[in-house]
This record gives sequence, structure tokens and C-alpha cells, in this order.
Amino acid sequence: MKGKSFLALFVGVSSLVCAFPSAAQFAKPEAAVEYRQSALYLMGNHFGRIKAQLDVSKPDLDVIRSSAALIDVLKTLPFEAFLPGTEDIGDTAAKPEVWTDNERFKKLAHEMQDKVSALNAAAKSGDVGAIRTAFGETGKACKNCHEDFRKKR
Ligand code: ASC
Repeated sequence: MKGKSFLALFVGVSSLVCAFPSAAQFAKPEAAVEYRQSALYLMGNHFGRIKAQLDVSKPDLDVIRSSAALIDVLKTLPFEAFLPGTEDIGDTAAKPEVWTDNERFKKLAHEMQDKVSALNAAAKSGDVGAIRTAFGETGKACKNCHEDFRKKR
């Protein structure tokens, strides 16, 4: 086979293998699922660290501040990875409604992100009462979305 036709064949086959949208960010659908699960795992882990502080009599504000700041950075990352073509990949807990009712999914994601911003602002202020309120509202926002868009395990 001549060089040119081999190149054409290679490009042709590669584009078939990568026939998954946004292959620019993720090499394969499994990578997108791992990415969103990892971001959500870290968010949950740091949310838990804040809860642990709110459960003791003298919360460590440094722990709360660093976890709230991290969650504030992480809050948009999962949503870059709920891509078409990743609906049924691996052990995803995402319900089909993430894709069939994507408008509402995005709306709930934005609501969570607003609550997380408020939690980070409260954490920076150091006002434990305000942190407690913002923490409760963020937890509700997590739960609202999980109820409709995450499979019960
Ligand atoms: C977490 C976590 C969630 C939320 C949710 C709040 O720490 O992993 O999914 O909080 O339980 O209601």
C-alpha cells in the first residue's frame, strides 16, 4: 500500500474508533464516566469533612474553609463528562433522565453550584451559623438531583 492511501485508511479507521463526541477531552466513554465519578467522589468526601466539623463543639474553620474552597472549584467538573454516548458505560449510577431530561438536570446542577458558592462565601466569613445554613442548603441541592437523576443502589 502506498503511503498516501495508508494514511487515508488510518485516518478513516481512527475516526471510526473515536466516534464518540468530545473525544477531544476523553479518549473513550469510560474515561468520561471515571472523570465525573472522581469529581463527585471528591465533592462528597469534602462535603463529609465539613459535616464532621459541624458535628463537633469547636469546628475547625481551616478544615471547613479548605474543603469549601475545593468544592467550589470542583462543582462544575462532573457536568463536563455527562456526554452523549456515556449513558450505559461501566458502573454508572446516572439515570437515563440525565440525557432525556437534560434541561432539568442542568437546572439542578446550577442550583447546586449556586449553593456551593454560598457555602464557600459563608466558610470564608467564618460565621458558623451561616456555614451551617449554607451547608444544609447545599445538601438539599445534592439530594434533589440525586433523587431524580441517580439510580438507587
Ligand atoms: C454527601 C454526598 C452526597 C450528599 C448528599 C446530601 O456527602 O456524598 O451525595 O452529601 O447526601 O444530601
